[in-house]
Amino acid sequence: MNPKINKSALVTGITGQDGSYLAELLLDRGYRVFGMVRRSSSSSTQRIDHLIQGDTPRVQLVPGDLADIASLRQVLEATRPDEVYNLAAQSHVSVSFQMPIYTSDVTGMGALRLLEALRELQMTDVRLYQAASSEMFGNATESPQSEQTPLMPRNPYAVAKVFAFHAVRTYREAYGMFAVNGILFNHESPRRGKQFVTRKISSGVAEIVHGKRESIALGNLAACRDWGYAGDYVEAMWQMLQQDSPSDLVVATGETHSVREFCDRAFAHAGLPLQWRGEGLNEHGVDKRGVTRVHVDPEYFRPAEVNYLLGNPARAKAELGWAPQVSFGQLVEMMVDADLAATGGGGAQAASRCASG
Ligand code: NAP
Ligand code: F7E
Repeated sequence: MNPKINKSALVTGITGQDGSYLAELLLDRGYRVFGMVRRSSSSSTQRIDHLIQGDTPRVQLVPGDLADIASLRQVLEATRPDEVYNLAAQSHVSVSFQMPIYTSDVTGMGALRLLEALRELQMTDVRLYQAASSEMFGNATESPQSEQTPLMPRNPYAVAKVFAFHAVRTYREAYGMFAVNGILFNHESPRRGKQFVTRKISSGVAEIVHGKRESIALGNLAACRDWGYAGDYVEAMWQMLQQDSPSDLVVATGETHSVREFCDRAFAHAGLPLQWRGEGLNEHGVDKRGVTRVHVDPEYFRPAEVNYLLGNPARAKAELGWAPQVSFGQLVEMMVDADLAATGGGGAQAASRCASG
């Protein structure tokens, strides 16, 4: 424990990918950490079980829901944190087309409820980090995207994040709150949910290597994202709340890669290099033996797609001294290795079996 820090933090969304990495970071820095969890009949704490189990849990869980302002008031009063990290959201873009009103209520209004609860409780001296998103740029008018790029949301998730973004700015300006938006580009890890494309690919590769499936069905192979490592990005979140004055920052790697390229790297690392054949709906990736390992299924197309995102992290570098530590190639390999190991064998070991077989 760091004896110099005697602060407490409340993390909403602590059971998610980022929440788990952020909780570990805050504990390492000597924080007392509270995690808000919503009520469920089954557990969703797998990513933080190592922090909450045993005789002396390191994180204290408190019940609350972004849809319910009364619960937010109770959580804030009970925990009285120095810092709040609002990571909770309905975070899946495709789901947001199926459930736009629910998404706007949780992802958009939820952030406003948190701000308003802080104001009502006269807790405006609490520092607030809001998880904003590169999805807010939509099919952006310029590239790379920076803090100055106009927001042009193209899906209900992004619309909700834009609402939350402006709510944070409004409370900062109106009530002098230290409230900031981290405009984070995609960040991934072995803890990423399997419904997001990177983890869908890495877990699919592992299942193919272990003979549990033959191929992966994907949507838009040409979509490009600026993919970084979630462990690096939670460091930027923390740094944003340690600044002298609040500002909204883009956090990104400054590199973009297509879904197709992610597949290439992931399959090659597992010893199954792909060749692409066909076009459009008929495009497919085959291995050396001619077996199709990736094919296109229109079920995974979105009603409106964000085709290309590339971030400019220059301001984060200048103001925070932040820079990503894990490269794109390292990220892909880390995810494939973790899934190979979890699916039933060592990463490199399984890959070499595949390469020789
Ligand atoms: P995630 O894995 O989907 O986690 C979402 C978290 O929100 C989970 O802990 C979930 O709890 C919680 N949650 C959902 N609805 C809630 C509600 N009504 N009340 C309270 N908690 C609720 O997301 P992530 O990838 O860690 O991302 C963290 C945040 O950053 C999200 O706001 C996301 O939109 C944003 N973001 C993510 C990325 C990225 O690339 N990962 C990039 C930019 C912005 P349950 O366990 O109960 O479901
Ligand atoms: O899609 C394409 C898909 O779902 C990435 C969230 O964390 O990052 C995430 O949102 C791209 C898209 O992430 C499949 O069409 C192709 O172009 O992994 P994703 P996302 O939509 O970029 C942002 C920054 C957030 O803020 C969000 O919370 O990949 N794609 N085939 C596919 N995507 C999925 N999910 N599944 C496919 O089969």
